[in-house]
Amino acid sequence: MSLWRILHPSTAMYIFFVTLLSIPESSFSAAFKMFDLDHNGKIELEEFKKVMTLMQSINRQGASHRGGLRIGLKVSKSMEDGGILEYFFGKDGKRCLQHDEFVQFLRDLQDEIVNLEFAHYDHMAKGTISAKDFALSMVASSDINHIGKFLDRAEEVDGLPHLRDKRFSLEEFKSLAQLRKSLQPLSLAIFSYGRVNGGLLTKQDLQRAAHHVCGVKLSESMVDLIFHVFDANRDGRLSSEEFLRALQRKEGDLRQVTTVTGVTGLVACWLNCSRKCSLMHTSF
Ligand SMILES: [Ca+2]
Ligand SMILES: [Ca+2]
Repeated sequence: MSLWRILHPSTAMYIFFVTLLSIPESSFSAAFKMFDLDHNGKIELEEFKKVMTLMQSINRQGASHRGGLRIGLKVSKSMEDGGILEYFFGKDGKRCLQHDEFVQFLRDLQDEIVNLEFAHYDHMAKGTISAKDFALSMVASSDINHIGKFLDRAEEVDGLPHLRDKRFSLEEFKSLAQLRKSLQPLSLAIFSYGRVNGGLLTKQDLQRAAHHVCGVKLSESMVDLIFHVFDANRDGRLSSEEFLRALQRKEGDLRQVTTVTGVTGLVACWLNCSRKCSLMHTSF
């Protein structure tokens, strides 16, 4: 049974999970330290509850600051009604959460979300998705400020002879998620290519960078699809702006997601703080 089903999150828990999902893999250990309030190397039930409750209260404040506008996500339900506490701390709440267990949980959670996203597009349960659906999934994880143009491009895919009949597997779907997770090192690698190629990325450059930096093999069809949707000026290259718009999820101005962004901002702040603290103590 999937992790998602076991936990069966309520809306409030969902917000909490979205926050956990926004933590990059490189900061998993920092996140653990953030929960481990007494720094004894394990997370106790009470510590976990405190952090969850804090996130919940930040959400409530965020909602009232918007002048009573109804947001899409309700956060009034108790945070404690998900299965997550029992999952981690046992029925009696006496178990503790060790570092590796917590990190593995975050990994599983991120993996599980990618599976769920794929299943969403694979509505006939064929194990593969169409090129157009793959393009739409890419748009869903891109910079929402340009979504109109990207959606138009995705719509065109069914008319492209070299792409329209292609099917894409879960593995290919995951490889793109992997690129998003490694965006920072990938961008760095690409900026250094940029010095050579005037900052413009060819399809081969992208394949090479993905392979070297993330260990991900992008098929020709995948790269064609990425370029079709995100090469805005159709010069056959991706500028750094075009590249970032493709792989960096940006929420824009949507009211439904600002509450999530707020919590994400809080976590980012914590992570920054815990990084600074760890630098100060150099024991991280
Ligand atoms: Ca502790
Ligand atoms: Ca271009």
